[in-house]
Amino acid sequence: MVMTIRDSPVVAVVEQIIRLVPGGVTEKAIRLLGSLGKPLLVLLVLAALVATFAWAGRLARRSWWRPGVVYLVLAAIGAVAVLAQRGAGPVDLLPVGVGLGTWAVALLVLVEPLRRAELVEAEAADRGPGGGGDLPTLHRHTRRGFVLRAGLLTALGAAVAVFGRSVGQGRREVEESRRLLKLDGVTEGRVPARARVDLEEVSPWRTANEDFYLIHTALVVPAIAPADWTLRITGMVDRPLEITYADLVAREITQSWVTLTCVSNEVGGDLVGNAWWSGVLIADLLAEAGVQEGADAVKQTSDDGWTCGTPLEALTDDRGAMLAVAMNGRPLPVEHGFPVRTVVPGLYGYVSATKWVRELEVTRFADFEAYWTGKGWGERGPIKMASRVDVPPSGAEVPAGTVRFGGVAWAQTTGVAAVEVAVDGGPWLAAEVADPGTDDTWVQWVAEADVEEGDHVVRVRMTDKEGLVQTGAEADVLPDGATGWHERSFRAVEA
Ligand SMILES: Nc1nc2c(c(=O)[nH]1)N[C@H]1C(S)=C(S)[C@@H](COP(=O)(O)O)O[C@H]1N2
Ligand SMILES: [Mo]
Repeated sequence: MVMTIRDSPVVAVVEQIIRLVPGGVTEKAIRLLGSLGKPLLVLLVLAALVATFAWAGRLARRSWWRPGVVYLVLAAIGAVAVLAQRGAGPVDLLPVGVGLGTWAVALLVLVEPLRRAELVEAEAADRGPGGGGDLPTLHRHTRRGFVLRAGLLTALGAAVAVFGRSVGQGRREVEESRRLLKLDGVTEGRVPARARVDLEEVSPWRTANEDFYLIHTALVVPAIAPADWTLRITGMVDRPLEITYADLVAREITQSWVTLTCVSNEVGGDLVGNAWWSGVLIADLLAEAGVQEGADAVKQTSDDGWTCGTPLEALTDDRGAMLAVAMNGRPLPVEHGFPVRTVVPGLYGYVSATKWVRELEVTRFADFEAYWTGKGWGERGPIKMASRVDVPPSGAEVPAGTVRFGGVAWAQTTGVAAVEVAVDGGPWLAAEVADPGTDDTWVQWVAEADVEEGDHVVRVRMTDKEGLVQTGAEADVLPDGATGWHERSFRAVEA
């Protein structure tokens, strides 16, 4: 509860059950129980847990490893369910780990004295009739001890729950204010008709907020109410500014499709996503502040202390760098930087896309080191052109004959002019490239080739609108982004 408002592992298990149960059964249950269905299932899972814990307690009479195995199995089920949730990451496993540790401690604390009493009893029985000393008194002590410890553990559990809720409170309140926000001038972006190719399995051109990749160094993401947010524009400016959220959203709202990309995206990776962003042009704000001669960078600072350095030029030229307040027509999700983040077409996230942004300091690259550039990553971070095969999916079997390939390609701010595929190292074949009507996003592509039965490899490359062909030379993501052609293996089988 402290870390995230995601539902508990118990709810995750319930959702996994709902997913695994055949559709017909779920439908009947919904008709029968309505909205009571899910809470009922939660109760059922909790009851099953209580029964399993009682059983584990009994097993602990004979050995510690038996209940240990029971606990590990329970934790594994929880972990699998948690990871199956949309957008789950390793951090979401923490509650399961804490739970496992808590169970183990509770078991030891509760069962230890009972085991000791049983041992004494067994020894007494060995000594024969009358050798037991004062067994009734011993039993009373043990029982009292058990009740006392159980009571203490319960009280401790309740205290932690109350503490967790109060710490999570801030986040819940921010979620609530976010839910109620109405932003003038923010519209739902309509996907351009020609942005889509005719192949279902290609990554959707618009990435839904829930499916958008997440990268941040903060373990607990900042929960900032719009009323508490301000942005300071400082450094080499004539008039330092401090802007409130109300000031910001009262300004003219610009909107555009921009594909964000992470520098850590491997060739063929999925740390890339496309959204409709709404916000205020940074160039206008910087002009208002009056940028001084000699500056070449803006050091951005997040509420969580994370920093990045952005070339000043990228924030003042006509590419449309913005302080975004909405993503796909909705106020930014908290994980994506609510209430305000930066979006700069053409630059990797680590040098530009500051979430929970609080300060823009106009400065010189020579005068500071940002979070990642201090760790060996490149200073400027322009996005390198890239292309990816989505279809056929990895290791797929397709009917031999004419096979359709599909995927995405991007070269933000320059634009994608052409995409080509080659099967088994053969000649490059032109793909059909969709036209989203902007150069700041990825494009979808489809291609066809005749393929015989057997194992094959398809690779893809793109050419940008300046005529530059994507290099096949492989480079690692460190220090400034991966290069190389993406390949997919597949098998063609008898049609
Ligand atoms: N405050 C903050 N902003 C940040 C980061 C971060 O760690 N902290 N990571 C950056 C990186 S490396 C990327 S790729 C993008 C990812 O944005 P997203 O999580 O909304 O997809 O956010 C950028 N903004
Ligand atoms: Mo990134």
